[in-house]
Amino acid sequence: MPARNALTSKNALAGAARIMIPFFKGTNPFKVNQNTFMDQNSKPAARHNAPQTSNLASELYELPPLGMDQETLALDIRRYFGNFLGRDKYCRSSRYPHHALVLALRDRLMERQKRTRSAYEGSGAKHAYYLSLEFLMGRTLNNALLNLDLGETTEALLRRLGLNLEEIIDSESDAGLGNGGLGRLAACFLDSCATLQLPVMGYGIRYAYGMFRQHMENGSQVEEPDHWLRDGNPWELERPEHTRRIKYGGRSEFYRDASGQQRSRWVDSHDVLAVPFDTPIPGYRNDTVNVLRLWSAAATDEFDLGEFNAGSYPESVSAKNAAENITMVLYPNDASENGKELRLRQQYFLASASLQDVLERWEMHHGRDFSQFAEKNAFQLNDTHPSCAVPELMRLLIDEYDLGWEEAWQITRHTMAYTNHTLLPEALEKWSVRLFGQLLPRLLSIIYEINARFLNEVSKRWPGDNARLARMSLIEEGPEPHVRMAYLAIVGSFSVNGVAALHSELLQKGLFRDFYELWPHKFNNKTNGVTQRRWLAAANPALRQLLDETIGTAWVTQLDELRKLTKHADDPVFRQRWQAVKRANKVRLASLVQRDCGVVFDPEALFDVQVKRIHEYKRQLLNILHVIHLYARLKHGEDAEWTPRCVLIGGKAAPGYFIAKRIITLVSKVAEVVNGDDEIDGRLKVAFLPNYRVSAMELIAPGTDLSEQISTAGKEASGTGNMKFMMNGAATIGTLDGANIEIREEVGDDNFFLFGLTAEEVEKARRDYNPNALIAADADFTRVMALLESGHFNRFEPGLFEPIIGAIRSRHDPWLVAADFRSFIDAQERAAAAYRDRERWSRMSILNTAASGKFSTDRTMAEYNAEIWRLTPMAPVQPNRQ
Ligand code: 26W
Repeated sequence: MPARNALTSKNALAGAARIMIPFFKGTNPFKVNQNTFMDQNSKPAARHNAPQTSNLASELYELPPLGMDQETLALDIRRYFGNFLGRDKYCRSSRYPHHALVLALRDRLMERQKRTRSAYEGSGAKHAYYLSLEFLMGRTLNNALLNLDLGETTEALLRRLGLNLEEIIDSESDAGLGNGGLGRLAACFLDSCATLQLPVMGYGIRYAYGMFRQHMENGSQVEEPDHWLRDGNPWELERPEHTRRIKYGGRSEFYRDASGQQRSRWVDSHDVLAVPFDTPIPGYRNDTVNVLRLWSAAATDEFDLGEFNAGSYPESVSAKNAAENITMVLYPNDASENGKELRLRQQYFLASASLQDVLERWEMHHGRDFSQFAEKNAFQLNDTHPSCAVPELMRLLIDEYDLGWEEAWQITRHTMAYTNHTLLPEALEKWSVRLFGQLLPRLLSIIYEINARFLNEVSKRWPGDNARLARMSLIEEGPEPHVRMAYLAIVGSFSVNGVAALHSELLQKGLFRDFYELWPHKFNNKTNGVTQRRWLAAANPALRQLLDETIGTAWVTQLDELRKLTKHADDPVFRQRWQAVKRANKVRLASLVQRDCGVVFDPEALFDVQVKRIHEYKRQLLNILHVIHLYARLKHGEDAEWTPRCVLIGGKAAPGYFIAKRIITLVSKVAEVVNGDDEIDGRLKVAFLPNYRVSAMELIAPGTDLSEQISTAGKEASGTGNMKFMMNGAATIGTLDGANIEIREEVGDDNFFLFGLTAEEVEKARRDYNPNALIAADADFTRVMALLESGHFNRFEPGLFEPIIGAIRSRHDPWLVAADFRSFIDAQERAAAAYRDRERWSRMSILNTAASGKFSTDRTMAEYNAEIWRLTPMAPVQPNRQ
């Protein structure tokens, strides 16, 4: 056989798996790290009879609590720095001081994590598991210090040790294991669950490379890999003893068991190991520490000795590589599914490893009695990405734990709950039946069985309605049949929720209408939130101080307390202080913009900001058209009553999303022209911020005056950036989309700049949409298009913006940019006028913060718990003080 390069071949993983087959057939005396694994056909029962009794003396692992005072903490940091890490005065890198501090904190988190687990286990508490392909955690240090109440102590002791806390915080790289809203929401949820003392564990993937880093070359996005683990990650703890084995490929086979029962099993599979890494998730000053468990792929052996002896050493090593590929990189698409095999491998990897983990823990405590399993466990599916969990739980219960179909199905559909995060049809996951069957043959046969039984139920309810059967089938028929993952998730779940009121309503009326008719009780809404610990207390220390002094500190865990600010909104002295805080935050933001964009922002100007993924439905294009309009006004001397304005736009485009990337280029080129024009004289500034990420938003939200939430109505499921801005005292200019509607409800129409068509009007407007007529009828719009079409922003690159011009002028533009132009410009003018009246603006800013209480994930999690999970909050056990 010719040598094949498993890394570059089209089907690298399948090829690699083939190489590994001979190895799995025999037993290999050189296997390493396999103490917990069964051989191919052994049953879990044979592995785990009773909980292992241990001979370890409790003295070994039960310790008196660590001190939280400056002295003790300093001593631990010194020991980690000097002894464990072996550094001294010659150390020139902030990495080691950072690691030493983190390790000292992790010790304190670990003891609390154990006490938390004892409480949960001791009471047999029900658990929820948040299954997500993305956890966009950002940095961890500042948040850990806040939640452990060690901020001031640490700052002081580091100063003593010749170190600067702020620099150390800044030296940490973002854990960017997510694309955007959905991933950051998962991270905020974990913070709130720990703060509410809910037994919730996160399960995800430990990608070696997270979201790509974006830099700009000649106004265009260039992606580079994000090797976030390069310097090591002292927060995580590897737990190889909980490694799981994941099957791929092979086939599903029937056989008769000892009692003559006909059964199925998955044979000739090519296996990969899932190794867990745990990150502690501290609650706010309550001693609770929950866990986020991320799985990393490893080959089943260091290398294949059989191949090595046969002289195929490189092949065996590339086989190992290919296995490890599974968790190598996060897919950077945030709204379109492209059906890549590796992505399906990742999804199954997460689902299978996590379910095996939970089932094994269950067996340790309850043996093979699953009668209480559904009462004690809930799995929340973060979009359809982990929805392989539905058939995988069926498979594990039936094939590995010997349950019958009915019992397994009752358990599955009483433990799974599904959250939808998008209305865009192109973002709904579908996997070709052919691919699914090759990669996960046993799962496909289970899906067929689920579908047969489900369609039988539908046909009883609507006899003879074949069109409905075809519409609702888990399999979309056609030349290339596909598995519809959203339908699989709905059928397998007891709860289906959207993430804002409008979104949940549109799901019921549109996308999932048939399912809503069948099971109305399954559907519910859970409006998103954000954690005020990270997004207000940690990100905006100046405002936190002012809030604490004015309304007390309860808002940190009860955000509704912010309503108490309302009565201070008309107090001139308070307004002064509020303005001073905002101004200081604008200075901070301006220095970020200066550093990363080379553009000078004047803190006196209106800071107008749109940061989020670049997508046509989010309409960054509309924003830049407004900028061009302002530029044209200045050039024509229409500058009476001018409001100086600094416009900041940031976000990443999916690497294959051509038009989104071109929109980034347009922003950059407009910025170049506007900022470089002497006649404009600083009255308008524009910047594109490269590499937008969680830690950038921590500086951006506090320094923003006006938050742009301008998606085409009916397209943005919720939005969460909108909430971070509001909390930090920005006013919103926005459409009636997603959670904007609820934001406006809370803050009142006077404090929100509304524009644009409603979701209903959007649907009607599409029918005879004529953008060219709209442009021609509006002098401002005509002038903007003329400038754009003249090549004024692309002097040396003719035609560069043709695709964008074409999209605006197309009768089929799905995002109706032209339809909302006029009303957007008018709303912007109202915002500019409001800003000119500084007293009025300050009042509006205060009222926005005051009204943001609803948008805490503490509220969101309380709702998930009351209506979906039904967990009992539980404090950790007391520390062992002997
Ligand atoms: C490639 C597959 C894929 C498809 C969709 C990956 C990611 C997605 C999601 C739609 C991405 C996402 O982040 N959705 C956002 O979720 C937020 C949290 O609920 C909402 O606030 C946003 O409106 C929604 O776009």
